[in-house]
Amino acid sequence: MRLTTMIFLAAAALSGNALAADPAIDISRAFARASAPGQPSAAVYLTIKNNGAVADKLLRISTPIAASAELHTMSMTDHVMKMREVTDVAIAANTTLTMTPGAGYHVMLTGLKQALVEGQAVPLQLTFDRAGVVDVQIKIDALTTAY
Ligand SMILES: [Cu+2]
Repeated sequence: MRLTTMIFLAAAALSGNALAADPAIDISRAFARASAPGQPSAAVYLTIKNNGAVADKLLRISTPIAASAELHTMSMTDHVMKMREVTDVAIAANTTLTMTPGAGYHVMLTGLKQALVEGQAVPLQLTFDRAGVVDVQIKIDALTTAY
């Protein structure tokens, strides 16, 4: 293989990585309440903005501090608040998905491996269909915080 060909291939690989790190997705806010002693799971709330010209999809969520992280939605069924997992949530071009406590979407961490301590930051990794992997830090607020 000639050197010029190799340089071209290296450049192509680099531009591929640049696409994977598409900055179109912006997580402007990530927060959770501190956990109570022995609490096995916790809800995390994110604000996900898609600045891009095309829709994107949230495919996976993970964190080293919990056994699993899932996107949940809450809804009232027969006067009972129920949560269920949602996969492949789409975020349309130029829209923002804002998660807030009490309704709609949240990220559910189950099997917490450590307590969520007020003032700390906890890593969360999101994988999008187009934007690829996006790492954020979850800000831990006081247990009693009212949002
Ligand atoms: Cu949940």
